Amino acid sequence: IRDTTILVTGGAGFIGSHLVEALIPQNEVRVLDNFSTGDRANLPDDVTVIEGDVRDPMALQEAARGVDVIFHHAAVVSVSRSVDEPRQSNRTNLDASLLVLEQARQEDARVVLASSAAVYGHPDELPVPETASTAPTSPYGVQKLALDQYARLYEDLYDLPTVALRYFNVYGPRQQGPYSGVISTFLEQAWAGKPITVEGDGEQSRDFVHVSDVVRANLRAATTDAVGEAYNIGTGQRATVLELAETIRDVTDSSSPIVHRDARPGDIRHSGADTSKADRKLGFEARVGLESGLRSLVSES
Ligand code: UD2
Repeated sequence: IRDTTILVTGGAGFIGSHLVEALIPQNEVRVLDNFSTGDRANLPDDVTVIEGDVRDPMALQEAARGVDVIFHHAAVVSVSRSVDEPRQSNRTNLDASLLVLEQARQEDARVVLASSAAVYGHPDELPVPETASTAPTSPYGVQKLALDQYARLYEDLYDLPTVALRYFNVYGPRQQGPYSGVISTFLEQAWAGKPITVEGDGEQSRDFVHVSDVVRANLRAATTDAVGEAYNIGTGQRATVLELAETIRDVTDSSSPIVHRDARPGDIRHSGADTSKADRKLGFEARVGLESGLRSLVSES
């Protein structure tokens, strides 16, 4: 993608900022972010920043004026916060997404939206294909599912080119904070020499995908003809949380003990992407395996 005017909502956040970095050399890039969890330090100097809230129609209208593509990454990422405050997270994760789609309709802009593996809830097949049943176990998952369905509907009803990317467990540089995911938590613990806290028996598994692969998937989504579709974005490989803990001890040279805590209530036991649709229709395949992704993360930090 080049010579294109682009809006990245949530562009100062973890995934959004990596995407901005990839887009900036060849495009005109704008970021809309309220900096509630995003950080200005994540952004290159030559990006136009609109400090504002994606829930605010005026801010969104200004940010989206004249754009060709919107990458919608603004969200409340915390699953537990969505459980505590379902209406609050709905306003950001769903109501605002609908505003983004409406604004895209006005501008005739393509929209690439951040969906999630959380749409599947407890998957009834492994690896899980996009056609599997969807039964989210959190308000966050319900919001992502609704966004993902709206994306399809906007293509159907209004011919708006949309692509929903169902991210599995994304990790990489700049992921931080209390809700940031197990890899950044374990790395912090290993570096600090503190115990690595495995919740439950650690035999639960996830498909961990590096943010550089997620960026590549977004770039594919920006130009594909296969719109109005949702795609799993993962590696197709699963690792257990215990394997992850051991690999992290290994790559950080840490002697942190591995300790067990109570399992998370309602935790998904196994999650792994069937990546064949993304491969076939989007021409996307992940390149970074877990161990090499962790090694590069450690050497860059
Ligand atoms: C969910 C979604 C993911 C993304 C994310 C956003 C699924 C399968 N995944 O991630 O796609 O949308 O939400 O936040 O729905 N754990 C420990 N110790 C810790 C921290 C976590 O053992 O200190 C375990 C945790 O119990 C879970 C696993 O690690 O079994 C992954 O937890 P997570 O919070 O990193 O991500 P997850 O799968 O809830």
